[in-house]
Amino acid sequence: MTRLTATTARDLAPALRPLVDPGASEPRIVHFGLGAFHRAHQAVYTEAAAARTGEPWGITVVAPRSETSVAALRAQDCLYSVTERHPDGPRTRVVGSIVGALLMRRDAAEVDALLAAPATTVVTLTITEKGYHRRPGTTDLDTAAPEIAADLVADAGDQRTAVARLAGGLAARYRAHGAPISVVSCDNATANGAVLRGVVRGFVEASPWPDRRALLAWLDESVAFPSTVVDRIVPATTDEDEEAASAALGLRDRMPVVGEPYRQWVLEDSFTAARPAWELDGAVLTGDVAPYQSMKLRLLNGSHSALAYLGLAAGHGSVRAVLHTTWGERFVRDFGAEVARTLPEGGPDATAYVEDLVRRFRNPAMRHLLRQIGSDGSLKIPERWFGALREARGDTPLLELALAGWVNSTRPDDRHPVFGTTDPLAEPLARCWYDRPDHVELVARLLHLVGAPDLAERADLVKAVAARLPALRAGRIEL
Ligand code: CS2
Repeated sequence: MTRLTATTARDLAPALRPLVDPGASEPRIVHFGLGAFHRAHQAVYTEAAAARTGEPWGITVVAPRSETSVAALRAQDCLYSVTERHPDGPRTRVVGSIVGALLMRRDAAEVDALLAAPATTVVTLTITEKGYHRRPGTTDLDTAAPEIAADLVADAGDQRTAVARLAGGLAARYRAHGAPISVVSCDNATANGAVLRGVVRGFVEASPWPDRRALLAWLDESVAFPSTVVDRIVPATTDEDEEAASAALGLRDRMPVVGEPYRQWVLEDSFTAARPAWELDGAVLTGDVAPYQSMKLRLLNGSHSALAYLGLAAGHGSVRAVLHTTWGERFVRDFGAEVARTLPEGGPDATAYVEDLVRRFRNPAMRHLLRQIGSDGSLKIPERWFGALREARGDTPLLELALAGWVNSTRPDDRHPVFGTTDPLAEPLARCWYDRPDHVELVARLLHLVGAPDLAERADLVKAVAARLPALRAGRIEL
């Protein structure tokens, strides 16, 4: 099959073609993270904004590690397709907002040059929770984390963390001319802008750069770190997805992404430099993203993680499969009602949001693997559950059940090998089980490990979680 490229894309039917002429776009945005989520979310908004305004906003994506993805994207002139999975069938089209793909270490000098270029006014990031290397529960950089400690003394081309590369690139910009720029975290964390600002400042402070004081002052004055809420369910792309997308285009696309039809982007309106008019494609610019952020993290991501651990304990593979059990849909509604009590007054309507979630999770055209959602739990659940657990202070049976599901998933045996490999705390989590502590002790140890000593000390909570473990171990979900 002929490969998708800028040349072959010209012969696509109009409905399949990009909304913009990629050849006419300019590199004005640098994005860290070449995963499916960015390509199905920010890249789509940016393409639409560029098409509506005629402004040539193009994105250069920087892959922290994956050389194969960079090569595959370049081989297609950075074009790729997005397939929207509607209940009544898929809709595929090519997206044209990416104009370059770089590999972070190999192309470090080029990344820094782009970050320093006056034409670049926006940086976005999807580097996942573990990309931030912060001390649990704070906005401080964990300078003792091995990768950060190594990057603080390494040459640019050897640095492995996006935090180091971003700090290095911003330093280059400051030294070249200091034009303002906005840096936008698009990862699932409360106050993600403040978190990103914290770790970048932390890197500069700990750096050996003689001008670090002045650089910090410039960061405070000229660099905005708006907080954002990003939302679209984008399962990892499978071989079948590639076949289906390529068949729909009549061209081989090795970098396709698939996602649900729904998408949302809420951004704090604090940009210090030009940005695409994302609002023309439905993005919401607001003074305070907090109400949207806690609603999305606690309701969507919170129930997602709960479904992952409970569903796997009961032997299911995907979100949709869990929603078809006798307890799945009821769990989402009851968990939603329990958690909604902790959301700020006057925010968006939580009941309607939960009903929408049930519909989204049930989408028959989607297959979102529980294993994907359950990965890196030690970094995800503090963001998704702990705020609600702290603020509700009791009467939280479903949060307790969810927590028991996670505890059960950390058991180091081959019934649950699925989360063992990627979680940075996989080893220490497993070690909590080694001398066979009783369940109460076990839950407390695990909570300590994930940075929640206050929850570990709540005897009522720990006991309630421990009491749930035997049934879960037997694969029974009892709401
Ligand atoms: C999911 C999210 O994998 C996960 O942890 O909960 O990726 C989720 O699909 C997105 O945040 C939806 O916007």
